[in-house]
Amino acid sequence: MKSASHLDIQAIREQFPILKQTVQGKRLVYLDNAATSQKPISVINALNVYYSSYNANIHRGAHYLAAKATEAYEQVRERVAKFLNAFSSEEIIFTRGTTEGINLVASTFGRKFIGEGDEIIISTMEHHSNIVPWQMLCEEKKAILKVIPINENGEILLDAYEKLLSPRTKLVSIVHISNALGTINPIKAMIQKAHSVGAKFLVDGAQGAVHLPIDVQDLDCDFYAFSGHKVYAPTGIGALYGKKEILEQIPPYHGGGEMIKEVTFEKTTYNDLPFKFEAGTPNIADVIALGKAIDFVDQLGKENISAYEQELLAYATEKIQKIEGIKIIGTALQKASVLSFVVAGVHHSDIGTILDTQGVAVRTGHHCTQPLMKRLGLEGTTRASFAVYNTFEEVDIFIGALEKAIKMLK
Ligand code: C6P
Repeated sequence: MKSASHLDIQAIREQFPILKQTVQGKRLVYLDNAATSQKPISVINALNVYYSSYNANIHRGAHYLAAKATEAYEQVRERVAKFLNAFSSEEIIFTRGTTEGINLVASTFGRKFIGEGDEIIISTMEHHSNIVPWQMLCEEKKAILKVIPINENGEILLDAYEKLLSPRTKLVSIVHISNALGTINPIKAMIQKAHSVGAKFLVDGAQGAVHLPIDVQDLDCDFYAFSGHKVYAPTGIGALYGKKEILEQIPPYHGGGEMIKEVTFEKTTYNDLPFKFEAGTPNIADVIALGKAIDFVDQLGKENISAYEQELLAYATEKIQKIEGIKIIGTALQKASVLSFVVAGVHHSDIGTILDTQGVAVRTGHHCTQPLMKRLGLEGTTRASFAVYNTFEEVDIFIGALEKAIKMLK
């Protein structure tokens, strides 16, 4: 089947050395991209080049290598600001990933602005990393966590959301794209509603940043957190966008080197943005590699990537629906390339194990969304998630392997 997008998928695949291998004697079909994406050679090489030619600590060295590393690191901050269309690179804080970004906001914004009886709103489909930090904060501050219900298709109930909003709402924190269902949430409209009661809005962009063009100024979100490793960059690096006027008002996250202006035993003054939030030696190499991953995405164009992934999703959905006993979990009207499903009478982990013997990598289980699974009356699902290097032929292999697995297990 031919793609209507302008992308040369074979040429893209050539850039991913890992995809060329066989596993269990079978050609690797990697469909676990929502967990982590594979890395193009430009990203892998960037790590090698950094460590073999200009490894140095940044912002403090008086020498050539330190200046070169600092420049490369700060250039990526500019790249990330552009990637999210932030107003300024001062609004970009490097983190270990989405989880750390959300925890940073809970610890800093939460510490300063959330008190007893205040309310935080999340939704039923949140990942644990957008639930637990708020529970911890609410426990500490005697604040209240409220949860927006969803319908059977896996869509947020917007009427219920509006009813939950009140002058006591201090923060709304919602996933842009659900990792378990694929639902794309209408966050722009939700942000406007939150702002109308004076609440701030955090977007969990772990899946959003890879599948959708992001414009934080247009969205008008207050925070946007994402992980590099889902956007073709290494693990251990991510970024948090925060509006400058909010970042200026909130306390630092960690204390240590780099985040200070002056330290005496009596008093410490903090550094300017964004350094106030980056204590200690950062993950320099992976920041530089993140820059290469963003270049990779930008060269292809987010719109093209998205359009192609939608074609893969539509093709896979049509094929999987023909298999008897399959139920797709997550049938929202607006959906990204995540295909979660259950098979009547068959355990999801058994499907995953048999698919693996066929070379097909998927994820099974609760996908770190246990409350969502409970709401849907499920223990878990099997999840295939597609990236730009996947092909229609791989979807065929996956469907064939799935049919075989079901036959074996029934
Ligand atoms: N989801 C998945 O297989 P970290 O681990 O910090 O990079 O991202 C956490 C996270 C937060 N929100 C959403 C919506 C996510 O999908 C994830 C990571 C992976 O679905 C690993 S659990």
